[in-house]
Amino acid sequence: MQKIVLAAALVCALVACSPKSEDESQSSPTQSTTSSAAPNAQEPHAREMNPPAPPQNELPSARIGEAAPPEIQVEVTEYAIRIPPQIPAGHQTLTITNSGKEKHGLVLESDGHEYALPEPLARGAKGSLNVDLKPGTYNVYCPVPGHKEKGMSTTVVVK
Ligand SMILES: [Cu+2]
Repeated sequence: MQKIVLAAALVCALVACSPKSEDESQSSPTQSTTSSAAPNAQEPHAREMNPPAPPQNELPSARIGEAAPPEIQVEVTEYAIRIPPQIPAGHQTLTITNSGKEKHGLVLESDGHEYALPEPLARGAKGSLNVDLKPGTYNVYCPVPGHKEKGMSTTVVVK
């Protein structure tokens, strides 16, 4: 029993001690969209990137401002999209939470570049979207029919 614990701690030390930022900068292989459906499909060493309970929930959203957060929180509900008005250019991970009752999706579109959740999120569900944003203005909307017209449409400035 103790040996197992020891071994686990050792593995942990070996795997987790490398600076995480380094790791993340080189491990964003997806060009377009991913969903939470297959988190470890492309990443043999993804275990440290997939903690069972992400601690981000407690981050005050006030921190999402001019700094470059590793994750950008987006909330979709009836009928609004809450997303920071400005997002740094480059590779970003959007974490989208459906806090409404209906299904909602998310699309970011600019100049023919489009990123979209592969399918709408059910009530209470979360999804993530890896994007590589170019400087400019992106239209952000919910693709569920009728929702855009009801207010699920906004713009985000990428700098
Ligand atoms: Cu919607």
